[in-house]
Amino acid sequence: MSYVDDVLAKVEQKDGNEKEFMQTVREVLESLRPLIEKNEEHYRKVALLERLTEPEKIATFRVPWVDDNGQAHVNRGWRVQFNSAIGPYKGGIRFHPTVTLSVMKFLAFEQMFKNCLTGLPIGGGKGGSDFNPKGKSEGEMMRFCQSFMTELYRYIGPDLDCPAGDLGCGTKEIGYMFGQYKRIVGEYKNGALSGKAVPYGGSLGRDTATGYGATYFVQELFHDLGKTIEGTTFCLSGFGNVCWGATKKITELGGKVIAISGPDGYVYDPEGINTPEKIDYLVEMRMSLRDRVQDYADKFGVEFHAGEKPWGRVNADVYMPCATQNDIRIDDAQRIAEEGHSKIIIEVANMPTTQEAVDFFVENGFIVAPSKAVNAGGVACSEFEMSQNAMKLSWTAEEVDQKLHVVMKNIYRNVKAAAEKYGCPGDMIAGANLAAAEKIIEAMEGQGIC
Ligand code: NDP
Ligand code: 2IT
Repeated sequence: MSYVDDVLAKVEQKDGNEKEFMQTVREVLESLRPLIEKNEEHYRKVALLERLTEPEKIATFRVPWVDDNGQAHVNRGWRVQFNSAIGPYKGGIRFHPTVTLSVMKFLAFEQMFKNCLTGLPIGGGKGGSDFNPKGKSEGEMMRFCQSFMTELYRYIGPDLDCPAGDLGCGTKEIGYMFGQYKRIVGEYKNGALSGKAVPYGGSLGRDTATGYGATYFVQELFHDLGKTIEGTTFCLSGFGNVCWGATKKITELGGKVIAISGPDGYVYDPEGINTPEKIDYLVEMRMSLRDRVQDYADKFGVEFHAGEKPWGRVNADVYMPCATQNDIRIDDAQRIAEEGHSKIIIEVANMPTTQEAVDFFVENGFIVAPSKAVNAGGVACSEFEMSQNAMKLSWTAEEVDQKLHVVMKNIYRNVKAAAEKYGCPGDMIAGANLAAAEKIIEAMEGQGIC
């Protein structure tokens, strides 16, 4: 049996019940075959892939908190520290009822490759809780975040592990966690968390970095395809932070976002979500915690399609899922192909496409840009924040944007070059995995068996 198959079987045996994690491990190891085959015997001897697929540390902890009526609750918290070969662990914190160990592990595993692609010295981690922020009061949110940090503080630090936000965990929650961290450790170590508000060490431009970065990636890809963002129509999903940033930058570059979605359905605005009033309304909807995209349709008098996803139903040049995992499933992919609207899928959310749907797209000649490359601008900007905190200075928004632009251009180039080097030109999924793995493996090899 080949070494890759051997390790896939071992991981399946150990972690086969962790669906999301297994999907990511399978996708990544399949693409690494040409790299591993070059030196298979050696890698087997040093158990390279076994080490690559086993987190360095997983902390699981109880998060007790008291609601406004005096009732106590208990949630489960995690921090998965996957790999620190190229730098301290780095990755977001997700507060969402769908959070499980499998979700944490898949996100941390992906983060290791994504962070490496940025070219910055950060390893991979992820954390979170199955806590549902929906409908919670300010006091409840604060007490929950403080309780979460009361355990998390043991595992983090500017040179150890720097968490940031993710679904359900924004600037406000990071602020509550930073306040508690500061009280516990008794020092102003603001490099231990990123995504902070600007007055206590947050970086300008972090809020838009993921969406802007994704758009810069599209710009590079379009350059190769002989296209421009100007005059192109985009169908997005979600209406959160990432969707908002992407909509802003696409509009600024002359493109038109004509659809967004929420858990309740999708909105079709053929004129485009292209005025400051419309774009800012996305933030308002997100902040309201109502989780209804229908509010947009009601306010601006456009079509709302209850309970449906926009995939294959909206005629746009580019599809960009920006909400959550498993958003595009096989039936959505088939509908997209049947309708023949778009052949470009830009993944922005983490794992927004099921493996079956990705395989279908690839078999049918679609261009698929993988999320670990496309959404890396967010974590890159988080690393800029860590650097500014370490140097005790602040960069201007223009400086940050310029650096972000360079990072995204390099990611696109490196992904493309790796795909060509390993004989799969144009395959950005394999290219992203191979480009990152080359560097992580080199770092792991240099540090011996550890
Ligand atoms: P937000 O919480 O701000 O927004 C996500 C929004 O999408 C929520 O309103 C959510 O509603 C909604 N949503 C959830 N499921 C669906 C669905 N099936 N269809 C349509 N809408 C849905 O998160 P972000 O914008 O920050 O993150 C979006 C994605 O991007 C995530 O996958 C995240 O991991 C990824 N990402 C984020 C980065 C960042 O910097 N923020 C960086 C890199 C990646 P509900 O609460 O009801 O689920
Ligand atoms: O998925 C991600 O890359 C994030 N949620 C951002 C992580 C970070 O450390 O900024």
